[in-house]
Amino acid sequence: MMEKSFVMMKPDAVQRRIMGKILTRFEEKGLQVVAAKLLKIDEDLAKEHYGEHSEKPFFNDLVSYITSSPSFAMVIKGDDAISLIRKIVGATNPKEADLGTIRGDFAMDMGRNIIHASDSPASAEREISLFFNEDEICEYKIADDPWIYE
Ligand code: YYY
Ligand code: MG
Repeated sequence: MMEKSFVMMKPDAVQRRIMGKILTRFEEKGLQVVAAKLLKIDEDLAKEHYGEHSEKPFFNDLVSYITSSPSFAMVIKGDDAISLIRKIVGATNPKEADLGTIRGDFAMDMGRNIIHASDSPASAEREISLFFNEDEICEYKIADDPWIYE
């Protein structure tokens, strides 16, 4: 099923200048970027985005990390994109993430795991609308589609 996921390179990915490498992984797989922007997340947005973790011991550190410097937010579209992107991203703890995944290849610590991706259709919908207006999402036909999809 065609799905859209919310994917965000966190401040460490931007600061470490590996945005291009990360984006390439999604593009080379055959996924399509339909929205993107660099933004400095404020405290309110961070707390809303990570609301489900508000009672966790790592919550304050998570909020200060995510608000510390700009992030690169995207909407990425494709067949089964939500679970597929989670696989490409890898486990939450980069030390446990398989090599070949983004977190497995580029990160070391849970609190510096460089990328976020929606974990379900419900969170994708919630997170996309939290970060993007309807008119910021570009629906467009991509030329290589017949070479990616049968
Ligand atoms: O969806 P994902 O990012 O893989 O993990 P979540 O369980 O939703 O946690 C969100 C975020 O919180 C995670 O990317 C790192 C941070 N975190 C942490 O610092 N320490 C933990 N024990 C669990 C999560
Ligand atoms: Mg999560």
